[in-house]
This record gives sequence, C-alpha cells and structure tokens, in this order.
Amino acid sequence: MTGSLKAFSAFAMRIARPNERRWRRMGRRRPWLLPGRDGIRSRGRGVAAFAPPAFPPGVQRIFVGDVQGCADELEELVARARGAFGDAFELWLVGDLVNRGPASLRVLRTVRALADAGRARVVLGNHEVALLRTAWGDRELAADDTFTDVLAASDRAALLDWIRRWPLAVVEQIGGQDFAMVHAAVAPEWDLPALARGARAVEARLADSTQAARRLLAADAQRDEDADVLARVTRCRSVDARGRWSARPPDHDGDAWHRRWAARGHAYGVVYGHWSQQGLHVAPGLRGLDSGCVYNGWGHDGFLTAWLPARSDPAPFRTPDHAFWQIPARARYWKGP
Ligand SMILES: [Mn+2]
Repeated sequence: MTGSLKAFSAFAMRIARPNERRWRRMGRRRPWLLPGRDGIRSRGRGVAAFAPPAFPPGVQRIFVGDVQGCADELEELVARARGAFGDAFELWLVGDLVNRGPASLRVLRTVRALADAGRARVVLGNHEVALLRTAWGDRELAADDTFTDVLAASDRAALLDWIRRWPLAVVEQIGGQDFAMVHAAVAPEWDLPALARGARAVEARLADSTQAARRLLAADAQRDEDADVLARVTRCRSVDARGRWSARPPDHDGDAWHRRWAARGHAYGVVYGHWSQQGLHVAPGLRGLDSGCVYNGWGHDGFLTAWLPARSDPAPFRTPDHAFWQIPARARYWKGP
C-alpha cells in the first residue's frame, strides 16, 4: 500500500471531528486530490470547474450524490442544469436525499416534482430506510436525525408511500454501456441480472403494503435473504477475503467493496454514493458521488457532486473523466453525533 493510500485508510477509520482538529492543529487542509491506483479520489476543494461540452441533442442525465437535506445546494444544481440544458435534463439520484441536513422535506418535494414529470430517478438509501422505520414507529428518532420536517409534513403519508416504492437499484444504459445505480454497493460476484433479481424481490415486498415493508425492514438479515440484499445495497462499504460484507470502512484498501467488485472484471459500471469519508471516487467502471455536502467543515470542505456523462459516449466510465459539477456547501450543517 502506498503512503497516501495508507494515510487515506487511516483517515477513513476515524471519525471526522478529531481528524478535523488534527488537521487544523497541523495548520493545513487536507489535500483535495489523492491519487489512487485506479483513478482519483478527490476531497476538499473539489475537481476543476467543468465547462459543459457540446452535449449531443436530447436529454442530459445528471447523476447526483447524497443530498441529505441540503436543499439550497440541490436547488443551485437544478438552476445550473436549467441554465445549461433548459428542461432537457434528468436527475438520477443515488439516494439519501434526507437526514443530517437542514431541509429534507424541501429536497423530497423538489425531487418529487421532477419525478412526477418523469425527470428524476432515485434509489433507496439507508437514511430513507431510517425515515420509513421511524415514521412507522419501528425505530426511535436519533439525536442527529433531522427529518422531523418530513414527519410533520401535511403530505407525509404521500411522501412515505412514494419513498416505499423507490427502486433499490436502477439497471440501465448510457451510450450503450450497461450500468447500475445503487446507494452504497453491489456484491462483487453479482452480474446485472443477479443484482436486478435481488433488487426486484426487495422492491416487491416494500411496495406490497406498509405492513409487508415493515416486516422486511424489521427482518434479520442472517435469516432473510431480501433483508440482506437491502442492507448490503444501502449500507455496504467493505467486503473481506471470505466474502463477508460490512458497513464499516475497510481495514485494508483491498477490502473496499469496489476493489473486490473490480477484481471480477465486470463489464458494467456502477454509480453509487454513501461513502462521504472516501469522497468522490473516479475509477474504471465506478463513479462514487458522495462528497459529503452535509458534512462540510468536518475535516474537509463539503460539496454536492453531480456527474454529467455525455449521452452518446461509448465509454462513459473510462478515466480520466472531468464531467463533474460540484456545488460547494453553503454552511456547516451537521452538528455531530
Ligand atoms: Mn448512506
């Protein structure tokens, strides 16, 4: 393991606050670009400003990292998209629209308006699962949960019913390239049909009824395969040599879920989020878009990251890739655990 990767792994294992203090004590900010073996990981100041290339006519897909209630930044992104593409764009969001940030309800309403117009697709994240379970009385509100605006909303029931029907995974194509969009991870051994099969089984139970959804979300992942798939796709960060997955950051770089996935040589790409401590992850076949907008100031600057692959690009997951927009966080939102 190279020095910078070792430093990165050590960083990833720490909680942000002591780390931030440490960096401040050292009188410098974290470098914003850490080279990886397979691409770039960027933290801090974000990637270079991206001037939209001459996109071919048609609808531009804009993949969006974890919003987590950062409604101002999402609205800035949408305004920028309108300026660049008029109404000819779609938002594809990797989940975790809610929680930790200041305005979960506004984010949901913004995305729902676009989704109702057929212009947004979103997959289920672990914070949506937490929101549903809390709303149904199956989970206590945690001290750092901020989705009480959704729980108190006049359209709460409609929003919860809508979220319950979000897909766990979207399997699609860009420019003829197969890819999946998930919140956190796919299993290293899954091909796209296996992912789709697992996701559809979960989605069917969530969509069936509130009671069926409650049973699935309360199920033991050791005994219920659908519950295991749901937890893995929305929470996994590492997979060990024996194939056991964990939500924890990996102890060794090689245990990152995407390292084990990449070692399989899959032909499909994966767009994902959920891992703000890793930051923007650009590697062959992989676009990890969670750059910690809501954790702005916790050891790094936060951004809402969007990826705008050209529609007809025959190899949209190649590297290097500069097709990103990053909206800087406007405040320090999260007050800590
Ligand atoms: Mn997440």
